[in-house]
Amino acid sequence: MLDRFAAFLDRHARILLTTHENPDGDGVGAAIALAAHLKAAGQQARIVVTPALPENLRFLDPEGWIEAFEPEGAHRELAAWPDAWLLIDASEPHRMGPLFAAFEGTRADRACLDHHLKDAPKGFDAEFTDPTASASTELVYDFLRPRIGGDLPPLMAQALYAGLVSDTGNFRHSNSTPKVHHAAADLIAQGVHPARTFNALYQTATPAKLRIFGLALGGIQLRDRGRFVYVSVTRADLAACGATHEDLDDLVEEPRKLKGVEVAALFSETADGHAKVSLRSRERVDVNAVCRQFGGGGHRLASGAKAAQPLAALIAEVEAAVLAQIGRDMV
Ligand SMILES: [Mn+2]
Repeated sequence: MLDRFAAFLDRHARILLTTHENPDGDGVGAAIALAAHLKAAGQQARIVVTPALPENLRFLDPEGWIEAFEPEGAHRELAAWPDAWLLIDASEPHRMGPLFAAFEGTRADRACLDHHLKDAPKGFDAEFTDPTASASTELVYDFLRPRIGGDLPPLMAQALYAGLVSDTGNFRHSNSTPKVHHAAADLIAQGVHPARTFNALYQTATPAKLRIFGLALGGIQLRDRGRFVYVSVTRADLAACGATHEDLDDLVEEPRKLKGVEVAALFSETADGHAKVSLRSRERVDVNAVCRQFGGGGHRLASGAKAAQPLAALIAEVEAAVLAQIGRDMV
C-alpha cells in the first residue's frame, strides 16, 4: 500500500494536503510531516485546514505552512491549484466540511490516506487506507522512515510524535499497539520531548473550560446500573461559563473514568441548534455501530454523530441504542 502511495506522490508536482473539518493532532501532524518530505523532494505542497489550526497545535507548524481556508478570499481559486488533492485522516469527502465544494470542483487526482473504520471510501481516484494503523501519523511514519536515511528532520519527528500521542490518548487507548510504541520510541530517541509535547497539546485549559466541565459533571446521568453514563451541555450552559464548543473536546473522557462504565457519552448542542454526541467505549461495546444508526461513525471504541434534532430527543434515542448495543455486546 505504501509503495502505491509513494508512486502516487511521485506522479504529482503540486500536492494539496487537507484533513477533516476541525483538524486534530493526527491529521495536522501527518500533513506537516508529509509536506516537509514533499518540499525536501522538490515538490510543491500546501496544507489547507478549516476552520483554522487549533491553538494547541501551532507548535507543530513553526514555518507557518498551514493555511486557514478562506473560500471568499485567498482560496477562491484553490481547486485549480493542485494536480493531486490528498485528504488525510478521513476517507469520506464530506468530512472536509466547507472544503468539500472545492474538492468537488477540482480536476486534480483525488486521494485519501486514512486509518478509520468506515465504509469503503467513495469519491476518490486513489485510496490509501489501513484500519489496523493506530493513527494516520503511524501510516506516514511507516512511509517516511525507510525512505529517509538517518534521523528524521526534527519538525517531522515532532509532528509525527504529536499525532501518535493525539490518536492514542497519550498511549492509553486500545490502539496503543506495540508497533505504535516502537514508532514513538524511535522518535523520542531522535530527540522529541514527550513531556513538552504533552504540555503543549493538553495542558492548555482556560478557566472557562474548567467551569463548563464542572457544570456538565454536576449533571452526570447514570443508566443501566452505571454501565452507561453521560453528560450533556446546552448552548446556555456554554454561555453561562463563557465557554465555546472547542472547550468540550475531551469532556467525554471524564465520565468514562467512573468504575464500572462500559459506555460514556457527551451530548452537546451545536451553534446552529443541532445536537451532537460523542461516545466512548471501555472495551467491549461497539459504539461505532451505535453512531452509524445516527449517520455518524468513527472507531469501534470512539465514535460520534451529529443530528438535526433537539438535544433531548437525541439523548433519548442514543440512550436506547446504547442500551441495546450493551445487550448485544456484553453477553
Ligand atoms: Mn487519526
